[in-house]
Amino acid sequence: MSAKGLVTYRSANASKVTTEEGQSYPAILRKKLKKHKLYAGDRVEGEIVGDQFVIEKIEPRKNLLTRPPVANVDNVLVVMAIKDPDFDNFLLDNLLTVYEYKGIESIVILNKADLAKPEELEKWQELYRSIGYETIAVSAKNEEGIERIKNYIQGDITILAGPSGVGKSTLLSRLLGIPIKTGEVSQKLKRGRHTTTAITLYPLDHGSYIADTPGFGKVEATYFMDKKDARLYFKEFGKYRCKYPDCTHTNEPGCEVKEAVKRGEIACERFKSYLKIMGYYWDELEHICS
Ligand SMILES: Nc1nc2c(ncn2[C@@H]2O[C@H](COP(=O)(O)OP(=O)(O)OP(=O)(O)O)[C@@H](O)[C@H]2O)c(=O)[nH]1
Ligand SMILES: [Mg+2]
Ligand SMILES: [Zn+2]
Repeated sequence: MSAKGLVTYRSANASKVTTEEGQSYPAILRKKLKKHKLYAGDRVEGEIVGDQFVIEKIEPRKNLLTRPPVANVDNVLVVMAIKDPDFDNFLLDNLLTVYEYKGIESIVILNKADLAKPEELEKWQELYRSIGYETIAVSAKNEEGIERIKNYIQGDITILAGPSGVGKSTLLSRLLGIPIKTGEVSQKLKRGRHTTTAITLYPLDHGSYIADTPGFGKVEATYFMDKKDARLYFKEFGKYRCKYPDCTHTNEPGCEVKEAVKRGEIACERFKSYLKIMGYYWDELEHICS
């Protein structure tokens, strides 16, 4: 019987496909596809043979993330704790730049609201909202704000991303309404020198799926793109026209972005992150932030 499905589990040596009818099967690749790579999030066609899904075709991917390895991602919930670990806006700005570059919608989740001073939470929430990111303050621990997240998830595949310890797995279990032991979801399989991650897409509602991912120490936008292109992925810079179209917003005359920072239209914290990505010394431009 021929069928269509989605790869909802992928590890180094096993995978699972869930069909449009919601049935899950262990999956294998038809011999002719053996050289092809298969990712969680891949849409596939094949045959159900016995209790196995034999994949005969992998649909072209609209995008592919490498860390975590997931294809066809529609949204990323970029999770940051406001405290414990301390909020790190440079890391957040790097992540947002990378997803912007990949053309994937980011939703900023400020977790551990229960530990934060309300002023601090407000400040960051306002800042990222003003750029145009949906920004939601939640407490996974106290189950506050969780339902609101669901309203902003659009499309079929969402992933949770963010540094270690910010509460991604706790949040996932709240979103799914099932108890998942912390540390159990993002299971790492060590194979010699290589560390491979098993990815599971969990069904949310109405055919949408969400994946937890293990946290990381740091992510730098410059691993993914040329630093001279970073300016294209700071959304709020887009509406300013500098004297030079290729202005790097550092030492050029007639820079409208710097003027906007001076006027307080672009947040100093964001501009500082940008300069750091550019490898530019902040001290030289510090005076433009009051
Ligand atoms: N106070 C407080 N603690 C929380 C909240 N959410 C999660 N935690 C705690 O933070 C710790 C880390 O949570 P995890 O869900 O494991 O974090 P993670 O982002 O999945 O971490 P990695 O899997 O290492 O990337 C746990 O001890 C949680 O109980 C919250 O909203 N408030
Ligand atoms: Mg986790
Ligand atoms: Zn400029």
